Amino acid sequence: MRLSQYFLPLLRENPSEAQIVSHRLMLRAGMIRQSSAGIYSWLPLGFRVLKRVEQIVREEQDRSGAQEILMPTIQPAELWRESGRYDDYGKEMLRIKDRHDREMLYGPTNEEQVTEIVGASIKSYRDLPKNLYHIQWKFRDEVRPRFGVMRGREFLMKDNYSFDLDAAGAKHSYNKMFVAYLRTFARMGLKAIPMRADTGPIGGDLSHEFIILAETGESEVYVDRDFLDLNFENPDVDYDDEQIVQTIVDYFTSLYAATGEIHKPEACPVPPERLIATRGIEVGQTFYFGTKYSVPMGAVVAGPNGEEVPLEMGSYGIGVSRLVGALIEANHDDNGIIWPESVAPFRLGLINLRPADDKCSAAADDLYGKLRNAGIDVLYDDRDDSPGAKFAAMDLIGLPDQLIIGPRGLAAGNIEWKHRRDGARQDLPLDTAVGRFAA
Ligand code: 5CA
Repeated sequence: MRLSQYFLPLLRENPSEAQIVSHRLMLRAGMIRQSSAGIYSWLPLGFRVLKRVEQIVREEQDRSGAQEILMPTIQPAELWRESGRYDDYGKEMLRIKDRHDREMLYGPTNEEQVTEIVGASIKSYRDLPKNLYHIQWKFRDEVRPRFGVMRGREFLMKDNYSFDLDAAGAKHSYNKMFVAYLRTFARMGLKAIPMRADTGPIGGDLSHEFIILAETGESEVYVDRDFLDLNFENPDVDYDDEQIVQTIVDYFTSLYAATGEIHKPEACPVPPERLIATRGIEVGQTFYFGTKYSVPMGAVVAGPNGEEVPLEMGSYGIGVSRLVGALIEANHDDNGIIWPESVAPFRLGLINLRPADDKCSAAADDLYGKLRNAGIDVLYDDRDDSPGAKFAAMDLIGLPDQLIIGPRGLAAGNIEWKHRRDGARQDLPLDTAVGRFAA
């Protein structure tokens, strides 16, 4: 993509409404634009990152055996009356009436909707287990939307729902998601610590929040210092092997980590000198709630002896749009964002320092064409702007590597290669540049 043609509305000044660095940088880098409180449009650069995050989430869901569906954003109130949550949900739920005066709502989550689908479609224990997920916009009329996409009112969530015949099966489904979450976040270069958590309006008695430690996070957390030394790089696992999956869950639950809601100082097993009390960003949460929805909604299957068995369920959420903000909180410096390669909007930035110089432009155009032919995503700064402005813009948007073409290097057959994360620069022979970055 040529920057001269790209829709990238960068801001020079720090926007006054942004209190945390990720919000500030998302606005400055032209990734999002606020529509109303907690509701955003995603502009080209931001949307690319959102899609990449979504794709990693999708691949790890698929790998674990979950199947993708797409449920609507608008749901009938009736469904929520069946589960008893219509009144409980209170003001956070956006309630709407259609032209026939029927009560509808913009879904804050989908337990009811999916229980209806599976309950109506699955009749026998032989069709279990099942795990369905979707990646869909949610609306929660949060009291205090803030920090940009971190606490939005409209936000993109991956939510999935497991259905099993019995509690043992449901526990394995829970464990599989636990492992899938570890893999998902590790692929984005994040250390998301699973912490015992409160279940809130979703219900149930087993729940973990996956939390990235960050001073700007909204959650208060307590973590055993040794947790940070665990190896978060999870190898590919055989999800059908209950023992292996359980072993990984045991490894990550053997050390103390709890959110402020359930942490009790007097009952904490970790001595104060080993306990980190800090804040974090919740990027995902898992719940096991048994038959909380299947019983009131009549979602039953015929068991092995023909008896009616209510479905055992769990639900699992990942904040896809929140992750974009969380990734920036974990990856930035004074000059801007530093994208991990796995989620970067473009793999490379190419800067032509002197568009007025014919040789420079010919070499830059040629390299741009070759990089694109090699299947590399490049953002090419071909604008007529000062070198300083170009460097600042490229650093701000945080692509992992920059290739810089200027007349002096070119005379020696070289371009400059700058690695964004550590700022290291080196000369690279022009004719080796494509080979260096081709997969
Ligand atoms: N039904 C369950 C699991 S599918 C559920 O809704 N869980 S949740 O409430 O914990 O939300 C799942 C994830 O969505 C959270 O971990 C968080 O990362 C993200 N999330 C929740 N509320 C917001 C919000 N207001 N803005 C951005 N992301 C949010």
